[in-house]
Amino acid sequence: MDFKSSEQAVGPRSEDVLPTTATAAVKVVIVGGFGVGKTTLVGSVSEIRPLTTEETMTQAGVGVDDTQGVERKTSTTVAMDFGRISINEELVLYLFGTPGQERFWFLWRGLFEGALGAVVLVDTRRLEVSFDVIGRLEERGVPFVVAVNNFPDAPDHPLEELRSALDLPASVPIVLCDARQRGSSRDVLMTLMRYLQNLATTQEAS
Ligand SMILES: Nc1nc2c(ncn2[C@@H]2O[C@H](COP(=O)(O)OP(=O)(O)OP(=O)(O)O)[C@@H](O)[C@H]2O)c(=O)[nH]1
Ligand SMILES: [Mg+2]
Repeated sequence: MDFKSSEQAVGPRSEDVLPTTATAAVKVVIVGGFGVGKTTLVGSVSEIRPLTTEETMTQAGVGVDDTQGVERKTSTTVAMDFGRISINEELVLYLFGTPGQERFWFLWRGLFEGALGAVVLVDTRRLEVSFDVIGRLEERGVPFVVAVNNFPDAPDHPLEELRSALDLPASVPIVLCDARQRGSSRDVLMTLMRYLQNLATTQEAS
């Protein structure tokens, strides 16, 4: 009998172990409408193998979910995505991706608990799905940045035009990204971290 292969599989991978230097952990949620790339972003940036709850899309969604622009999409998040990224030796972010399909939005309440901030992912082909999401964050008082995910056939609007279409205050950062690229997804998270830091400094000063 060959025990070697099973022995090798035992224990966490070195990249899964939390660095001993980590002193602060922050919860960040990744939100956005259906199929905007939330699972893709968590997967591209996470240093641990991301946990996802993807399920095959079924007939139940026909006529309910707007699949325009993402016709080739075959699976959807039903509970959440989970990933982790170390920003530096001390600071670790825990990422929680929400489900995009409206019928799973009741799960949002729990996912937002204890979150320091959020990233709203936006697909310019379907801006309207972002209105509700942004409204919900504003209601809950969760600070957020907006990341415009770069789909190839998406109309190319200047960011300031998108800001006014989304009715965002001038203070809310809005950036372009490609959720499939690790560096780009990481930049989005860094934008959020800088924004949260500025907010904290301004609040302290007032
Ligand atoms: N071209 C391009 N395609 C992308 C990008 N991000 C995601 N996709 C594709 O878009 C589809 C949807 O991505 P997901 O990450 O599943 O989107 P989601 O927001 O998690 O979707 P739900 O959980 O169903 O709401 C997938 O087929 C991705 O491969 C991107 O930046 N560019
Ligand atoms: Mg998803």
